[in-house]
Amino acid sequence: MSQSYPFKTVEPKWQGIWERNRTFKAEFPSSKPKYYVLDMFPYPSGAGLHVGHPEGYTATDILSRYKRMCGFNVLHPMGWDAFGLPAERYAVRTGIHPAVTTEQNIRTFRGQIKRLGFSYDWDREFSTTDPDYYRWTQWIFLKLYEKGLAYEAEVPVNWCPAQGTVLANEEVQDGKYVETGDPVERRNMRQWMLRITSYAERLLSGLETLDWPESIKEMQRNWIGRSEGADVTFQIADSDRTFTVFTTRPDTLYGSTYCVFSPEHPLVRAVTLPQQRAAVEEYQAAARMRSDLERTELAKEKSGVFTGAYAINPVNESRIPIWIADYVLMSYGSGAIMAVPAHDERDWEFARTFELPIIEVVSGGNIEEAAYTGDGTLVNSGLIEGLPVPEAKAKITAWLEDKGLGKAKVQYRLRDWLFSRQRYWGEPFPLLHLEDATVVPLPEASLPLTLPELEDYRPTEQGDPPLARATEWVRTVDPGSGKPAHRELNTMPQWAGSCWYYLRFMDPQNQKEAWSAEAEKYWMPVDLYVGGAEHAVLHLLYSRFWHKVLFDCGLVHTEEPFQKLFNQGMILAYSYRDEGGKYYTEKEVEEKDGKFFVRDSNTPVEAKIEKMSKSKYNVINPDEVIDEYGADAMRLYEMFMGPLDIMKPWQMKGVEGVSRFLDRVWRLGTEVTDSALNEDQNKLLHKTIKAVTGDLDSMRFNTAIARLMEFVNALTPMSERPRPLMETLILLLSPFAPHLAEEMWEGLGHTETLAYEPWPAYDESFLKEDSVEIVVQINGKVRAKLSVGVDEEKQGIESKALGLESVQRWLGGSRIKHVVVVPKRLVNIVLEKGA
Ligand code: ANZ
Repeated sequence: MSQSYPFKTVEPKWQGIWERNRTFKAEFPSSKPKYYVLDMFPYPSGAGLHVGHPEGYTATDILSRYKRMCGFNVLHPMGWDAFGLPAERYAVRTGIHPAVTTEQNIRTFRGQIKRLGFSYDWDREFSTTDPDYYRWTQWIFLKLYEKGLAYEAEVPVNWCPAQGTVLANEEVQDGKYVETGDPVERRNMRQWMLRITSYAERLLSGLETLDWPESIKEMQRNWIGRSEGADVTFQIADSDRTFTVFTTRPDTLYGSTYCVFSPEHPLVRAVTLPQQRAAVEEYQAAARMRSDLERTELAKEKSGVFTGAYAINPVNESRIPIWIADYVLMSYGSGAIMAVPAHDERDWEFARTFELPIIEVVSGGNIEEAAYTGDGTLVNSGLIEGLPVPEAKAKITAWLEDKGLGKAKVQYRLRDWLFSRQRYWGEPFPLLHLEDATVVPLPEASLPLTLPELEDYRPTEQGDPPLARATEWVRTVDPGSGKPAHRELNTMPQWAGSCWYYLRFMDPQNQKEAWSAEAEKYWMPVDLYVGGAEHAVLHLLYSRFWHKVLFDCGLVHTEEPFQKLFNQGMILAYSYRDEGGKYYTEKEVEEKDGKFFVRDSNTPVEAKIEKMSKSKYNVINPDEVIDEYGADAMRLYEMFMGPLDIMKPWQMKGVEGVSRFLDRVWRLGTEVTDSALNEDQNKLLHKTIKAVTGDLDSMRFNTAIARLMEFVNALTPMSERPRPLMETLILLLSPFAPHLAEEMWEGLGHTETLAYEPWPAYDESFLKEDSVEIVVQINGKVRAKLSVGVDEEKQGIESKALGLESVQRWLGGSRIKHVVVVPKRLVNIVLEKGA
């Protein structure tokens, strides 16, 4: 047998065997229990796979293999999330159709993923851009439409003329698109919206049933942003107009010294006095350039303009000025607020800037110095004077309701989902517009509505979607009425295809339905979903929303799609930079006495752990790692780097280390004896099985590998190795390093794949330790260690501890007050004071 693991021949051999035999095909129907383990499927970008992808994929693959061996019928699929802007931008630059580049990129990704030996059921692969798939995306859209959850509205959007499309709030900073620096403006546009806000309460309460990281749940809670408070109606002075504000602090009404309208508030024009008009309009124009996110930053300097109008505070009839300011957003509440500078930080800053009165109404702070937002007793507050905050809230709300001046209200930060894009490379909407402006859904039987071929995909500055150029496709007739009609020109956003792909994986070849009821009943929910934390809100919230709608349609039987979620930590890398700022690759530098230099020179470089990026020359290409060390080493290293959920830097030395470990396993060879195990060997065997099994169940892959390394250390010096030891080693290692394991399994005379071998079981009776080590303390300080039998009585332990020579030395004749014995843990000898 060769000295090192010959991965170059072994790995392709087993990948071929698995593929030919469809080893990892998920069965359906099946009498076995199911386990559905899902990866967040990738966007097949032109850059190919990076080492971050295989991190999560390796973890799910290990679990898939482990669960199969535990007797589960495992669904472990892979596919492609392939609609989206990058492919379209590339098409605009090169003139190559997005369908062609998508196809090429998928081929690259598939090849790279297959080289890692992942046990996907490839018969279930699809791309969101397949008409056979998006046919059903369109079908689900029709369900949303039928339920009144999809509607058209004129809404304010971040419009980027240069990119020719709307942008999300998160993509805009200082009035510019963060990626390109192109200017962005606010404008109203007719868009398709999805009524996700109708599901706000269920999206919130459903979180309680999920086994997800608390941080992600918290991000979703914040995103949904539930606030309890009241709507309060204010009269505009000397006019019969009124307006409403939403407040979470109706108890502070007596402290409201001014009101603020958002610059986009519909009443601004009507209330502004002529002499204020120019200033107000200028302010409105400036606000249009800012995103909501920027406008509401706490630290931002407060700006605003007085409209000249006054409002009447309903509780005390005082006249308070109406301002406009951009820290009030049109998209939240009613777009107007009652400002209470004594008890709201932003209002306090604003009042200080513009010298507006600050009246304390809740005691407990020092409003000269800062807004007081804590609890306390109401002061200067008429009706609610002297009450604690919660009671004051209840009383004033009841009073307002009674007078018809307000009512209790639950407000969500969540907005309806802007669901249309002015782009080419997305799913067409299955909708027709008739000449009288009515909208007609396409009949289900006519789906898919395929994307037309287009020569020119460029977006336009005016916002007309590129699909307008497909004139033949656009003009059509309504099959129901025979009337002339034109198609919807917008396409669906990137997120549509990923909202439900996990359902299609259950039944991907079904031509009659999106999925069969039987398959859904068996496979759902997803037992484990692994992916990056960057999807905390958008994808993970959108898909939960669609799933709940499908649940309400009776199309799925669980309220939630993903029972357990796990986020892998980002993989970072070392970057090396000299004083002049020039970067070097890892190969170009060398280490001398813990310092780094450009190889064969005295030029020092600074080593820093950073995000991988092309410009820093620190991107790790998985293909190169596989070429040099093999897939099993790559997989093992990805897991051995550290706990799955933390950030950690890639280090080639570490890959070398695990590859040497695999060589050591390989050198153990497949010569085994049929001799029985001695007691030590039995103990070693069962201890290892138990530890590795426990680590797998709790996804502690790095420690599982460490146990296997210890096991190999113990096996190496043995002059002969009994079969059960070697077979168990191979089976335990197989989820991590499946190619090497299959090859050695075959070497032991097996003719079938080990993928369905029963997972080794451990026997507790071998694990009983007959002695334990306990510590001996004197006055609480550890002074010695002692080995005692597990069943040793307290008295015996005490006398052994006192008999220790080292303990005697520490005592040095001092008087003992008493001795505490905690079996299996410790002995504490307590001395008389002053002794
Ligand atoms: C008076 C008040 C007094 C407020 C006080 C707070 C503290 P959350 O928790 O986010 O729901 N507000 C309401 N609509 C707004 C808008 N469109 N843009 C900016 N701010 C808005 O916050 C609700 C509070 O944010 C509301 O309660 C309102 O200020 C402000 F001592 O009303 B409050």
